Amino acid sequence: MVAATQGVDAAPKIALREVVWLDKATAFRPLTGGLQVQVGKAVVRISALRDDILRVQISPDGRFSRDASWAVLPQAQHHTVSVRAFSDRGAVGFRTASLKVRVQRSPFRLVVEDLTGHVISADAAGRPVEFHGASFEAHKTMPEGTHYFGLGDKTGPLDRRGESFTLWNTDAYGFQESTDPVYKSIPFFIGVTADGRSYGLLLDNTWRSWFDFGKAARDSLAFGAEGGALDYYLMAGAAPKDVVRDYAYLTGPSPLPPLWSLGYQQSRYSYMSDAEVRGIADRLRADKIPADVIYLDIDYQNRDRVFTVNKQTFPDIAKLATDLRKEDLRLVAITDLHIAHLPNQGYAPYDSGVAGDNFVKNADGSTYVAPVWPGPSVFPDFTRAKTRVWWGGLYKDFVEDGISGFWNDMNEPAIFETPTKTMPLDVVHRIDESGFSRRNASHAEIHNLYGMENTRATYEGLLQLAPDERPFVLTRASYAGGQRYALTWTGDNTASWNHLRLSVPMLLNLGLSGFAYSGADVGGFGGSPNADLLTRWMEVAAFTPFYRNHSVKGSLQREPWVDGPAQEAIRWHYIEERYRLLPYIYALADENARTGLPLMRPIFLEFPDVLNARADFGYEFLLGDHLLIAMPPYGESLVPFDVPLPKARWYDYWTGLEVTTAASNDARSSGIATIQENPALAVLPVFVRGGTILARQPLVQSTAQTPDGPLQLDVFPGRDCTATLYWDDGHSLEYKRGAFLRQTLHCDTLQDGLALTFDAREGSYAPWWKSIEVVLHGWDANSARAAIAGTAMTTRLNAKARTVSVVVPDQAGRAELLIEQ
Ligand code: MIG
Repeated sequence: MVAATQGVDAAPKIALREVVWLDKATAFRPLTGGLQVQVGKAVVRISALRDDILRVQISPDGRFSRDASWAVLPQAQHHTVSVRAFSDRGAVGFRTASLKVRVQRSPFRLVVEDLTGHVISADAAGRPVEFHGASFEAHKTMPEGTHYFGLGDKTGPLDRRGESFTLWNTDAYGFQESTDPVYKSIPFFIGVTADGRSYGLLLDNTWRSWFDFGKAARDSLAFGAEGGALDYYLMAGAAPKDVVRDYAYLTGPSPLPPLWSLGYQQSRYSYMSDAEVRGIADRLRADKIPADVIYLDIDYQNRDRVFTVNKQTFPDIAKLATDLRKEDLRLVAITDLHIAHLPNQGYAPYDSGVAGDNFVKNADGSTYVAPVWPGPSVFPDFTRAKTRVWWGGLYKDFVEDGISGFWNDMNEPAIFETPTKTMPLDVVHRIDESGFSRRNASHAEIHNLYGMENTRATYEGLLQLAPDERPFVLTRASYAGGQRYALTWTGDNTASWNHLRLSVPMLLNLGLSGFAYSGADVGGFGGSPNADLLTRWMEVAAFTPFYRNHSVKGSLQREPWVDGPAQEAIRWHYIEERYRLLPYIYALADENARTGLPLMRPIFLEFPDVLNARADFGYEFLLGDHLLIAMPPYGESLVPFDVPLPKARWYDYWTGLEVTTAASNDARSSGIATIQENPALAVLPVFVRGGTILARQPLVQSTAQTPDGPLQLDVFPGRDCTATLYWDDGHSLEYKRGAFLRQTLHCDTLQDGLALTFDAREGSYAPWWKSIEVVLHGWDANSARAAIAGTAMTTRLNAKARTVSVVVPDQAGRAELLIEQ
């Protein structure tokens, strides 16, 4: 037994309620890759991890924690670049190859500029940092016209300006548009200035924290936390995309997920029996609805005891998994972290947990016991490396049974029968972790981290149990960096048009905050959607990263067929489109794994100019950089609506025809044009940017099936016409050893035709396609010839669709396809 289980070690660094503010810099000292500044009692350390990434640590008494970070990768945190120091009358500082860091002496103030002197981020003038006892707050300027994004799953509009937020992981059942806090705490935001400069700020602090974007005081940006270190990272990027990449550099991108996790997923709280699950599977297949996954929510368990199965209702879960696999479907099972408190009853997760001293404790050293689904429960201390290993091992039987993935819910953690909905703040976690001093930490420190460490334990455990399979973990709560271990969903939303709309900014901000694989429960968890709402939601979500239909107990069933054949036919069409798009989506997943760029993107990420335009991009979003989805803003309305389109050529996704837009004469609209749409339930407006080579595949019923036929490449001529193909076996880690296919393609418009270039392929993976069907859009001529490497190819014209198509053999090496009149 560890002796130090009485209370927590973290004594307040300064006397309670003592106020320390940073006023006047008194001494300076160079650091490797940075600078240390004495400001009265306080000490400020600024270091350049890279030319465009700074770390700022401020201590009220000159003492700094030597702990590693839960969020920031060690290799990023310990990297530094060389800097050139300078000092003048008013300031000292240093330059990197892209930034100038200036510390004004009196009053103390940190200003970060680019090398041309444009301010990227600056402390507010006068007392920008204050410590009040253990808490702190920092103030920065908030220039007019700067927009703010990020902070994970926070509700409200895409732009955070004018809002304030608390970060405290919360089981927010029935959350609405202004509910705060919600499930996740991602203390990272991106600022984009009116002149297009952008930066990111990650406050690496797990305590209850807050961000205020000009709500408490106009044009003043502030953030703070109730405890822990004032330790933040500033990322300066030329464009918002660079900041997203920098954030992924610091916290790590998501690993490439299994391909099946990008397919359609059917869930329900709960499918109650083996027979019911088989019924859902059979109906999906009978109706030819492509699908990959069926979920088992808590009722498959014996009396809500995690890692058990109710043998009455699910007599043989391994056989169920095997039989579903024959239908190309997989099972994902929920495994909550609370473990039934059942001493001496032979319940293995409890007994082995106690044997390894794995549960969190009360301040007096006794085990913390509190009610959740199974009744009185105990809670793994995921901040101990040993506890995570033990937890990961609990998945052994389910993995052997053939369950493909796991769902970690309730990990805020949610506790019943208490007004705070979570653990008392003095519950003790025992940090035992490489890079950290071994110490006791209060729940106040660990709370926001708990869900992430839960998923880390699950993820790492699954990798141990099946070392060559990509783990699938779905989580509700998390912290910065949690994208390394799990996909996420937005929790218990509601079956309303408002929530369908709300899901778009939530998923976009999650994507900007590292969580590229996010989804909202399709149809809305609570309540029952009417038929049109469910249909529209099925349409929109087909273009979001994680596509799962899920519903609360007691609501009406919500599978695609429930509202009769006419509605089902529409839903079916969109699910099919999702499967056709998988080559495009999977290439985005590969890009995300390498760069951190999200799959689902706000318009400004690709077209930063739109932030200064007068047009309202409302609930539009991009899937990758080529598809723009513009759902009707008011689903229940039949009134025509305007879709502003950023400056580019656009084609209608469904017809393939170029759209004619009404150009705006407003000088501030930066080339934005508008198209008017009439809402029609069966049609979700989707546009393809000119300059796209869109990869699609023949229809399959599941990602387990091999598409039969050519890879389809639709070419939509326009500027910057390039695309990357990516493929691999979809489930193993062989891609890390070279068994993947990556290939860049370009298209160039010629005098009377087009050249499509295939670069040489990277990787050794042999794809399923043997031939490629190229469909060139916007073809008006009444003749066409095509040749690849001098060999003529047969072309097919379609005057109505204005296309010419040609089927060519697969091209592994560099090749050029010419299509000419
Ligand atoms: O207290 O497992 O957000 O998706 O269906 C509710 C039952 C617990 C909350 C999750 C929801 C899930 C439900 N869970």
